[in-house]
Amino acid sequence: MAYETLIVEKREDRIAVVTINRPKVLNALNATVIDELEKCFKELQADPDVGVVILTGAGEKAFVAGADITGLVELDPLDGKRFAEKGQAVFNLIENLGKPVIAAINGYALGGGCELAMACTIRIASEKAKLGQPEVNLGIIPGYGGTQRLPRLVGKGRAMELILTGRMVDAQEAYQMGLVNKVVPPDKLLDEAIEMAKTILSKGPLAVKFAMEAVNRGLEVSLEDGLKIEADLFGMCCATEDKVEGTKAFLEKRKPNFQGK
Ligand code: CO8
Repeated sequence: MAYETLIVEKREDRIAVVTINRPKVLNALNATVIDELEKCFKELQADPDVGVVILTGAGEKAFVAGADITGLVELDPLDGKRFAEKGQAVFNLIENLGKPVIAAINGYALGGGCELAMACTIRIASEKAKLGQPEVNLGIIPGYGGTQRLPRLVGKGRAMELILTGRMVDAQEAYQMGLVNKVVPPDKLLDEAIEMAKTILSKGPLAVKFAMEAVNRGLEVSLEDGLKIEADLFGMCCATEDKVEGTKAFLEKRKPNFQGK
């Protein structure tokens, strides 16, 4: 499918690269981008030839510099709530895609851009990246999940500081606080993301899917209930051919040939 604001490249190695393509406004998220992200990620979710998605921004400067501020000026309370809920639903789709989504953060990831990166499974940042939740500068709060995902990633105290001051952090500080997984030179960013995607693709596909589900669902419940979720999903792994193949291959001292079954 062709998109107005996205470039989607499906590679032969089961990696899809999605680029948000509005570089003149630093890839700001308007209603079209949000709609197209929903369509695109639903399509990638259903595509058996895609195992990992990499999400990045067009141009040298930005991953995504936030929601498009021109669209926020006239927003009334009902539309504000509706727009926030729509974006949250799309970001939830990305978080729970059933396939890993790696954010390759090539520059500014601010407001909705930081929120989008946090909905991804793993974040790799260029040394030039800057992240933050500057919404208070505009008299608003994060509306695409920032007040919820940021404290889950970096802890309540740090999240409060970033959200209340609007302070941007550079890639290194983001790494130190656990907001990004890795920092790499700008010209290595996509290669790093592809390398990580290939590593994950070499593992048991159903194990990868169940592991993400256990972590995501487990974080929302008590330890006791989280452990039950883990045990259920562990049991489901034991029903797969991949588990038979993975354990046999280890004992036979060969590489496993996983089929995702
Ligand atoms: N929206 C619209 N346009 C933008 C945005 C944005 N978020 N960010 C940058 N642009 C535009 C600029 O207006 C400028 O356009 P023009 O060339 O026509 O003047 C162009 O992109 C380039 O930007 P700058 O000239 O400002 O570039 P600088 O290098 O000087 O500065 C910054 C880069 C620091 C990133 C700066 O552009 C900036 O501060 N941008 C805004 C960042 C921001 O506040 N983001 C948060 C937005 S609010 C949000 O994300 C809420 C999410 C939840 C919403 C829920 C309901 C809808």
